[in-house]
Amino acid sequence: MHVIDSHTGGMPTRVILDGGPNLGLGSLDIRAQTLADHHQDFYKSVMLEPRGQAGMVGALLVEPTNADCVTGVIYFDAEAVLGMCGHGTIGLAVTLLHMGRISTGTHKIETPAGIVTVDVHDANTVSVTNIESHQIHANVTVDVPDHGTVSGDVAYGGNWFYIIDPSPLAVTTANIPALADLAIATRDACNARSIGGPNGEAIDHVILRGPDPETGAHSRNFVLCPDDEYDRSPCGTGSSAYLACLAASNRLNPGHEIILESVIGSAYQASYQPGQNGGVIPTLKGQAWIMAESTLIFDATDPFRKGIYL
Ligand code: PYC
Repeated sequence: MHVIDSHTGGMPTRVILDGGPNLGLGSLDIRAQTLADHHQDFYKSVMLEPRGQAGMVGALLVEPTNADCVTGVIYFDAEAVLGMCGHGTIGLAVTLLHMGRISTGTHKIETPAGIVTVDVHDANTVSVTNIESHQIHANVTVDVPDHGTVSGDVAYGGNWFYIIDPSPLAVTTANIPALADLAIATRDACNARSIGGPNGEAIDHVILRGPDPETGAHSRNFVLCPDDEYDRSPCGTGSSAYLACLAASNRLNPGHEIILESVIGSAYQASYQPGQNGGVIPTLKGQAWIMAESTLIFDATDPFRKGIYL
């Protein structure tokens, strides 16, 4: 299995070029469901240690259904198949450029959540224009066992988010373990109370936002991903969901650019245009770097060839 690894603002993406499961030629939504239902061994084996690394997101290249798209892609982490991934799309665009499969300029990419556009500015810098993103509910209060009551917005940006703004804990690297504990307990409390999307979609990511007094950025976030790891990047789908909340509460005008940071300080330039269905069309500009081109080997005698399940 040939892969190319990159990182976007510190968050790893592994693009799988060949050797993945055959998911057929249905819609990407259906192929993503097939991956989730029948190929857990595949995605865990490429994401989990010792072959993968904490937080890593996989990007399985598939045939697009739309001929205008340069590729189709299905994203996943060690725990779940994702609807979309912003940092992964920046990493994917940089990878396709590195491979000579695309040039700088504008290209479309098909994901299970819909078609997104990448503007590839140079070898490392990409703007992603995401699918229309929405705030679903504002100020939803949840009792979180052992943590007290929190209040947050439910929003969609290609994945499902519960966004706590402001975070009751400072969004600092020293607080990462405490932020993760609170975010995991909040996600579990939301899902136990069926707080999520309008069609029963579960919350798969939790965002805790705080100010960044040092750099003058709009805000800094801690994002919990389905594998219980935190996003080292500012999270493209999470930033999209947050832009939808800022727009819905009249805290940000269309076209106004802000800097959204991750808990480790990596940054996206973020803005939106109004969507056709009452939401926002977010654009996120960030940078990725290629780290490795590798062949993954799955030796039948390797007791950990499927990854380390704890
Ligand atoms: O950038 O959208 C994103 C993302 C989702 C999960 C990890 N990163």
